[in-house]
Order: sequence, then C-alpha cells, then structure tokens
Amino acid sequence: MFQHVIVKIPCKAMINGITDHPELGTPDYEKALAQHAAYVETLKQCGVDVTVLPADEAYPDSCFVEDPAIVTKYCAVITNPGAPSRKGETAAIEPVLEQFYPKDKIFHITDPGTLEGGDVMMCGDTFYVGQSARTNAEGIRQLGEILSPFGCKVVAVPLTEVLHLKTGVVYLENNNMLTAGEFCTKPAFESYHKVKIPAEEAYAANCIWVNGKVIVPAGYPTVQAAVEALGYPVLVCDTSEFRKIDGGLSCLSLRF
Ligand code: CIR
Repeated sequence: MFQHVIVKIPCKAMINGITDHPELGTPDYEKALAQHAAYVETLKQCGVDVTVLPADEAYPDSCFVEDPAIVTKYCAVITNPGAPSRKGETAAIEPVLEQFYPKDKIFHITDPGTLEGGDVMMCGDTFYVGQSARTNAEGIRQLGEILSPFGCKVVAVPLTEVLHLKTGVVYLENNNMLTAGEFCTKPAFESYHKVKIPAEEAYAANCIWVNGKVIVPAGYPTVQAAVEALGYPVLVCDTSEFRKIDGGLSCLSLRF
C-alpha cells in the first residue's frame, strides 16, 4: 500500500517540454493545470497524502517528477537523467525526499550511469529497468548495487520502441500486467498474467495502481474495460496535455 505521493505543478515552460510527438501539438497550459489539479484530487481518493511541489520554470519537464527519483519501501534513489535538460531536476527533489527518508537511505546514480524513474517498474521486490535512450547499462548496474542489500532484484529490459519502460507496460499487482507493443513478448514478463493492449490504445498502458484502485487515462475504452474486467475499481483522469510531451499518469507522481 502507498501512503505518500509527491507531485509537482506543471510550469509554463512545459509547452517547450521534450517530445517525440510534435504532431500532437503544443500543450494548452491552463488545461494542463486543470488536469493536474484533477489528478491530485483523484490520487486523494486512493487514500494517500499528496505533497504538491511548486512549479519550477527552469525545467520544462519538471512536472514529470517520477523521473528524477525512485522511491521504494526500503530507500530512495536520486537518479541521473539521461536527457541533458532534465539533469538539474534531481537537486530539487532530494530535499523533499529527505522529509520522508533518513539521509543514509537516500542513494544516487552517478556518471557515467544514467537512469530515469520512468524506466523502473517495481513488481514486489523485483525491479524491471528499461535500458532505453535515457537509462544505460551502467545506471542499471548501479541501481542493482544499491537495491541488492535490501534483498531486491534488478532485471534489465532492453527496449527500442518507446521512451521509457513504463510508457508501454504497467504492473497492477496480483500478478497482472498490461502490456503494449514490444512488451507483449518480452521474456522477462513471461510469468505474469498479461493483458495485451491494442496499438491504437497503447498510450493507456501508462496507468497506475494506487492502493487497489487503478487510474486510467480518459479516452481509452478498451483499456478501461480490460482493467475493470480484472476486477479493479477504475478512476479516470484526462492527461491529453501531458501526452503531447510524452508524459502520462505514472510520470506525474512519485508513489510510496
Ligand atoms: C521527457 O521526454 O523527458 C518528458 N517530455 C516526458 C517524461 C515522461 N516521463 C515518464 O514517462 N516517466
């Protein structure tokens, strides 16, 4: 169960956030703010306390607070983002995590290792880590070194089709996984009960499990029905403005 969630208000500069999908257009900032506020309210319905950090105009992608840190029940890890424009986001998140973790339980990924939290999927004490354009083998090795003393296993999952591991796969607890694209056939996920998402709804692979409920992005009826069929109560949030800069439900929060 999660107790805490950390989010960060989108900054005006988000309209210049990194995107591989310019064809989707520029985010509407006012709409993004409203969607973010609704996201916070939805999280509160899942029984967590939500820490809302102020916007940081220095970093266009800083609302995607999942990437500069990994939070576990054992420790926190400050990452080393592979995207140059996102590296500085780590300095702001560390003091926030110090309010929740003792200093000796906060670790760091350092150069030449790179790693972004969007590539890390926690399944119990196993952490699957996407080896992506943002996360390299050395970053994954360092994460393994940090987490193994806590009895955790780190498994690298090479990926080529999407930005981050969790762009295309989500663990919904109880052995259930939603997979899209290349993640439908990865040997690493062989033992899970996989629900495969059709290509036209692949964006909705990025939903989140929060204390038994699943938050699904608005506008993906097949995925919503599949999650309901698995027996989860579903909450829906519109993330259309974040999608334009390759972000989704998981990217917008740290949950622990
Ligand atoms: C980026 O490219 O870094 C942002 N525009 C999107 C980050 C999405 N984060 C995530 O999937 N965890």
